[in-house]
Amino acid sequence: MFSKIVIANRGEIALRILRAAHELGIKTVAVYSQADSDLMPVRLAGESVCIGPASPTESYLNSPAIISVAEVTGADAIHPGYGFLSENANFAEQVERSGFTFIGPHADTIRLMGDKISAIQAMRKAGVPTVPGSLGTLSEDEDDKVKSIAHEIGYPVILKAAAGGGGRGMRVVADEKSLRNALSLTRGEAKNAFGNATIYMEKFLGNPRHIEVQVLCDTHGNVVHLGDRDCSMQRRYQKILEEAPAYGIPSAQRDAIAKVCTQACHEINYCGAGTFEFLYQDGEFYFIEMNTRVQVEHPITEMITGIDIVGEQLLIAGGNPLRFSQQDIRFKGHSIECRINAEDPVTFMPHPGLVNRYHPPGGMGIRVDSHLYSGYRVPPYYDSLIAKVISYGDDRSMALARMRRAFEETVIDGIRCNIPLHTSLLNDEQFIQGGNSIHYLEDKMMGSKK
Ligand code: MV4
Repeated sequence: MFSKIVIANRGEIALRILRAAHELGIKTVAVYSQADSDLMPVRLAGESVCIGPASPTESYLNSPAIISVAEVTGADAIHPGYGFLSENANFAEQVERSGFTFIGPHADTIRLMGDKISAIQAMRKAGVPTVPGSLGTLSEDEDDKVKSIAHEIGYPVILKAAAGGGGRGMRVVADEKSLRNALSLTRGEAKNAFGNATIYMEKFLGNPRHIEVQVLCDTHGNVVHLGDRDCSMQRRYQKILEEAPAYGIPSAQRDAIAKVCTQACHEINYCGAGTFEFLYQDGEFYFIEMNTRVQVEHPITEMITGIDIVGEQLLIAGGNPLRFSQQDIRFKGHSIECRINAEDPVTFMPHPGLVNRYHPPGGMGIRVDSHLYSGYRVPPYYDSLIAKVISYGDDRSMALARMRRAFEETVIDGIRCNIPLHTSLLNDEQFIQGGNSIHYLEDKMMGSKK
């Protein structure tokens, strides 16, 4: 097992990784930007090293600087967290070539999943259900062939950039007469945004839920799933609230899709923590992407399984076999995560600044993953996520009641945040019913003219 790791991230996830490492007796090195010298994980880490200016490209995306820190501090491994370098195959490769362990899947796996076309192909081959679609690249010189594929799939279709993901580089095409123009626009945008004009096509699903399956795989060929999560409550591709398990899925279907994911992991020799993303519509699952990192919403899965996913990432990367098999894993209760963002609750504009007073909620069934403290200044340069409030209860209704109660006692003074949005959602009749689609939150906000 390693004795020291570099945490190549910031904010709540850097603290989450630090906590898991310290519990396992692993020393920590925090890297931080000039804007982050007062960051909680910087204070708590065994060592901390400033790696550059506030700008992410010069700090948290600065791979040579981060690898140098591993060298000078004598660390064994690097944990990338989420965002930043976490799904950068070249970084994973550089880390390994420099003699350190990248805490995540092999670089080739990251690359396979980073190209959404190869990811879908690998999953189809492994028996994972995918969206009816082009089954590959839409070649630039074959627009007539593309037209016939679209006709076969049936409109509306959606064009997606192979190098995209998470909602970037997509375009819905309503009918044949808009196809040619949409192809050239989407290719141009893809080339511009990702330096890669490759696009593919899928049937557009009009009203799906976003359901994902968490897996853990060690380097010895052991694979388990940790069940599913519903991440449908989102605004502009940013998840706002997630829950586990996904509400109202028949248990045989839930087990079946999770089992398919574990089979796929065996097939592609997956290693580490990973997430299969599905759209779920009219009672069917359709794979869209795989995430090769730890996700923001991993705590809700930890709550219903009792498994420390970040701790397991460290153990797996250290070469340890999983200490449990699928039969050992019991799913119990229901968990909800509310993402607290430093943003104006009405305009959604980022609202960084000084947190005068901070009083997090607590008590039975409430967990808070946050790097905040009274007197902390939220810098303007990074993601606006400042806290995750996670509730747990025997069932969904108890998890909801505890979350409502948690916000009654929460104090975050000095900056604006989206707690009013959460309170409104937690009291919304149709949300309380459960099982709403990815459009529900935006539609509800439109209704209140937000
Ligand atoms: C889709 C879709 C409908 N049909 N694909 C957006 C994020 C990216 N991960 C995939 N996305 C979508 N792909 C087909 N064939 C609708 C979306 C989508 C979405 C998906 C998940 C969560 C939120 C979303 C919001 C808008 C659109």
